[in-house]
Amino acid sequence: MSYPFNREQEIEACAAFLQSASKIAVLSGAGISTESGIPDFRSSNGLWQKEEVREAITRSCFSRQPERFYYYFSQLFLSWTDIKPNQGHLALADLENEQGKWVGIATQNIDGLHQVAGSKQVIELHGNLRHAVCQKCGTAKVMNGIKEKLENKMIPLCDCGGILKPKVVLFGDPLDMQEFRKAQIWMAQADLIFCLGTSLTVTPANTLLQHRRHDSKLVIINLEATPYDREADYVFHAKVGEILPVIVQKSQTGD
Ligand code: CNA
Repeated sequence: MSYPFNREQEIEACAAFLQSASKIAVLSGAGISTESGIPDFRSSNGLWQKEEVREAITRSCFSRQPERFYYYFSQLFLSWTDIKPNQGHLALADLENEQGKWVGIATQNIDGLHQVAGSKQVIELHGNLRHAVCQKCGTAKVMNGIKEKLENKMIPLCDCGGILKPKVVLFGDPLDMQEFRKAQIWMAQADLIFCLGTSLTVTPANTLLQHRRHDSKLVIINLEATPYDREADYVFHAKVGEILPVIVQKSQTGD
């Protein structure tokens, strides 16, 4: 096997992987959505840089001090209401819908942008911002329906009086194990895996890579180095939106 050295050759090699792949699994993270204007955990201007925010958006804070939780959570939620998918999300949706590829996306994101772009097989490992669930009676409500309460700095309540909790996996919450197992199976079945815009430092999401087949191909696109770079066939320390659409397009046209 020969190893190309320049980026164009690497992109062509990934396009060839893509062309011959029958099952493609994707693990995406906050970095795929920064080009839609949502800061990741590591951005210097991100809300997460503030320690009080990291402490407040947790299960224990929600349980003990819901007003403090919602003070910070509302800032996050209300700043994400007019976001749109970018070229990275759209390239994945094209693979599935235009090229007819089997694509399974396990995302750590809670922004729902893969589905807005048109991807159909999406596992939201950390939940989503579309719904909130009553902690007393279990009724699910659409988050947009409680937007006004959040704008008015009120704690959203269910009709039964219970507090509504956004359907996101907070620090201290367990993952949906059924969904997680499904993501493990996708990783084990895939012959090509893309890790897109994730630092691959958050467990257990990053352990999904341990389930991949030894003969599968691994391509990482992330601005900074990840602990899995050495295991990858190709690594691009670049923006997802700059690299992925080119790989997808080349895999289709061959030029
Ligand atoms: P992370 O740990 O913040 O890592 C993101 C990675 O993306 C970093 O290594 C960046 O260098 C990289 N990056 C940033 N922009 C780009 C880009 N345009 N192209 C390529 N790489 C880029 O985020 P992870 O997803 O790895 O960690 C998981 C956390 C982050 C999950 O719990 C998420 O719920 C949480 N999160 C999600 C969102 C969202 O839903 N959009 C936003 C912020 C945080």
